[in-house]
Formats: sequence, structure tokens, C-alpha cells
Amino acid sequence: MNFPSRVITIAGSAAGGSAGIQADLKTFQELDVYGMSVVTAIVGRHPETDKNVHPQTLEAIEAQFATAMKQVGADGLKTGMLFSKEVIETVAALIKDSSIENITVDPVMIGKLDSKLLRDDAIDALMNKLVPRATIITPNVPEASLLLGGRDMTNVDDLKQAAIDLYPLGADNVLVKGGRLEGPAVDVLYDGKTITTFEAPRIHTVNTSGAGCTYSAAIAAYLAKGESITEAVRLAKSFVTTAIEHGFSYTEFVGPTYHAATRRFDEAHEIKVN
Ligand code: PXL
Repeated sequence: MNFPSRVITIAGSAAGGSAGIQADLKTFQELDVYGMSVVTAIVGRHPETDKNVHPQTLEAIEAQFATAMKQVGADGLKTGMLFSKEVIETVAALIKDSSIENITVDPVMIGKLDSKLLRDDAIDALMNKLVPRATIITPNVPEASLLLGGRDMTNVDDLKQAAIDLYPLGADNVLVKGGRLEGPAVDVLYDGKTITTFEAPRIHTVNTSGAGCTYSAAIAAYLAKGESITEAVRLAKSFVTTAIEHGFSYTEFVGPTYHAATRRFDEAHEIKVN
């Protein structure tokens, strides 16, 4: 048998199962890649406080990565919540010393409930140490805005300009995600030469917890399987759009996207690529 491609996520644990490591591993499984994880922090999330972040030690992070690389190896890697400058520097060094080719960096900063997932003093390290090692970065509008010093972004032209302006940070590809704007969900990819847009219909739902994690995990999975950047983004956006369409909630809290939706309903949203 051909073994499945291998992907490792370096991210935080989201106890509720919608986001973080949990969303990444569910996505990997759905897309038939072999999932591995390095837990950077445990988030015992609570709407009213950000004191529930329990960072792991740098030693624990290095040990998890070393174990996964020794026992399995990886064809792709994704980063999610890293939280501190020290963790970012450690992870950047691990990536530098590895031979992993496909690096997806989701510059996770703030959770849906305004929980702080990246310290203010870590943004410089993210920009200078990690982003330059990325095959692709996947900021949403608030993240792109912060990386650009607090720029206002309200339409697709703003997303395009942001992607162009983030490119010099050193990632091979920049994907600015417009899910938080009005109208259709348009994302903009820039590879230093060409702008490509990916459009899905707007889905009216509040149950989008972990959508960003799921999207970037799917990109990482498709890259590890050997898809081109454009095709990986298109397929991943289709996967996450279907997951969002079938999102649900067990309680009064914002619920998860449904990671199994593409498989369970055997449907995939069409994405317009331009
Ligand atoms: O959705 C962003 C995110 C990423 N990682 C962890 C999270 C969240 C959101 O809550 O908890 C660990």
C-alpha cells in the first residue's frame, strides 16, 4: 500500500474540540493524511478571561517534535497558536533544522471569544523568524491588519493590497482571508507575481468556531499530498466551506464547523477561482 502523507501540527489544545490541535487532527483524518501534533499550550477556554492559557515548556515542545520526527517524519507542517516569542523562536529553529518542505503558518492571534492566543511582544518574532520560513501564511482580516500596523480593510481590493504588502515579510505565498468581510467569502492569494481570488458563497451561521484552523490544516494536508498551492487552497476552501455550512452547536455557545461534512454528505462546495 501507499502510505498516507504525513502532517504535523504545532498548535494549542482547544478543549472544546472545535479549534486548535483538535480541529487540525480531525481535518487531517478526513483528508486521509497521517496526523501528528506538538502541543504548545493548553487553552481551557472561558469567555470572560484569557487567564486560561497554560503554555508548555520549550523542552516539552522540542521533545514532542523530536519524537514525531524520529518515529514518523513529515511531508508537511502547520503552525497554529504559538502564544509566546520564545515558542515562536523555538518552532522556527525546529523548522529550520528539519527538511520539511511544506510549511503552512496560520498566524493565530485572537480567538473568536477575544481570547488572547498570541502575546503582543510575540508579533515581531512571528514576522521576522517564522513567516520567512513559510510556504504559505493564512492571516484573516484582523491578523493581516495587525501585521500591517493596524490598517483598515473593508473590501476585496484591500485584501489584494494587504497580500501584496505582506509578501515582503518572506513567505512564498500569502493568503489573506476575507471571511469576516460582507458579501461572498473571498480570499486572496499572492505568490509574488500573480493575484488569485477564491470565492465561496456567504454562509449565514454563527457556528464557525475553528474555521481558520480547519482551513489552514486542510491546506497543509493537500500540500503534503503534493497538490500545487492554488489547488491546495481551492480544495481546502471547498472543504472548510462545506464544514461551515453544516456547523452546529450542542449548547448556547458558538459551535464547531462540522469536519466530517464533506464525507458524510458527499458534497463539496464549488469555489470560483479567478
Ligand atoms: O481559532 C483559533 C484558535 C486556535 N488555537 C486554539 C484556540 C483557538 C480559538 O479559540 O483555542 C488553541
